[in-house]
Amino acid sequence: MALLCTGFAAAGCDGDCTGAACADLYGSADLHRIGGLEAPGELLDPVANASTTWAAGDEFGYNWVLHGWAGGVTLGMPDLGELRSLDADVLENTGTTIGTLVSEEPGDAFGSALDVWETAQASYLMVGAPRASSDADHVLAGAAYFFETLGGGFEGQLSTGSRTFEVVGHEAGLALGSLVAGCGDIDGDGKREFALTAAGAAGGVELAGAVYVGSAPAFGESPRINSTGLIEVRAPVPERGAAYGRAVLCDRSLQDGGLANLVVGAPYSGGGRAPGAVYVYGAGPDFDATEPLLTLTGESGSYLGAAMTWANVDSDDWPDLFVGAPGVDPVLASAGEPIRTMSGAVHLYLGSQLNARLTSDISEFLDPLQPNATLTWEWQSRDEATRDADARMGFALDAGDLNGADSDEIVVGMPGIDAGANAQAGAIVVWTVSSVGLFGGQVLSRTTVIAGDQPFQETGARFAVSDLDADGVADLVIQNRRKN
Ligand SMILES: [Ca+2]
Ligand SMILES: [Ca+2]
Ligand SMILES: [Ca+2]
Ligand SMILES: [Ca+2]
Repeated sequence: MALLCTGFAAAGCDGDCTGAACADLYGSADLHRIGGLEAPGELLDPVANASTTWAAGDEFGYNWVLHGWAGGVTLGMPDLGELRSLDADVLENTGTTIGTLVSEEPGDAFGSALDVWETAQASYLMVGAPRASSDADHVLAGAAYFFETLGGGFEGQLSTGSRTFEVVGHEAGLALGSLVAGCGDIDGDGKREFALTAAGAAGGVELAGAVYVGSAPAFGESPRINSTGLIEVRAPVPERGAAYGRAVLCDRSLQDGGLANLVVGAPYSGGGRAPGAVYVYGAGPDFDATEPLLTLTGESGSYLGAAMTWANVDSDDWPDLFVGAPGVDPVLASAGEPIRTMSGAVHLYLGSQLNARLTSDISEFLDPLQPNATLTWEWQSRDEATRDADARMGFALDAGDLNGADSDEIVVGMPGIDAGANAQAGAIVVWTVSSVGLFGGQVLSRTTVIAGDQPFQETGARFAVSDLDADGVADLVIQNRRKN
């Protein structure tokens, strides 16, 4: 039995500290590229099965954002207000050529969000800094920086002064840049949009959240604009604390014509034990920032919309939407045996079904749209892990072809799952699509579980799916939290 250290005693504990108060001791992290995914394996260890590891110094903290690109990974480190770019060789050799991009404003949480925005003219690395304060009247209004050509990694020492464009929040507390996303062409003008979320107030409603959509013409002649120059998208009825914009997708099309649909998750929508919601906006002439065409809602307490990803699982013309619902309790939902079942789920909505709803007279459909399938998970092999009400499966999601067999794998994080007495060890479950039967039906089956076994390791909280070594097959890079 490990020594249980709590409260002030935690500071004096050795490696046996396992209580909730010990979390503060685990303030560092390492980056691991996980091997063995090309061949299905039931259980991998996130450290022992790493093909390479990058050990960060303790001063780097653990609150990172990972952005993979063809050849490496860029880390956002908002606690430091900087980015680190690592190429695949650095991951192999533990650290020589590292590019650094630092904020000139201390405490602005620069690096909280990363994505690439591709336009016809250029490619930009977008970086969120949601705690930026552009002046005394705009405290914590947030900002997003755009750096031309840096999306595929960078070398040397750079700063935010080298940005190409910059959007600053237009009101105090907005927290613009909580998330950033490169989009397709949403409105049909031939130019691709970007989306910036703001976790703060929306229309005066505290922590309601909002999304700001723009494209290159928004900047005009100026490299620096504020968010009133963008299209503001809010929930039809902004709710206090709804976290509208916690997850955003805007790069795939669910309607004829190939224009992109904006899809926004609001996991705390509905209040209390929140059902959560996902809003799907029309593309092209159907795009209306004030009114989504379709709203998906979860069961009470499921927090639908905490994370989202696309993957095409049925090989038709439509991308299929996976939505995390980390609060779902499959036991309560099914009234089954309350043992060895973890909290959280991932819902699959087939693109064909979404397309039918988006392009038909909505009055034909009286019932809320139900998922076509739901992924849940339980331990098969570890007796010590019984039911964990705080596993949070679906807290993080991504997809990519990890085994080189055409269709995408779905990568599901459950960072809160315990391993015996080790709280929040975390796990990642990888699902693949297989064809079964004479008629080519498709099923999703789990291939590999990457399970943490250390306290507060939080495997599955932060990861990236990207082809790091440019061999045409996606790789999985995960962050594991560790003790200082
Ligand atoms: Ca456009
Ligand atoms: Ca599909
Ligand atoms: Ca595959
Ligand atoms: Ca690869």
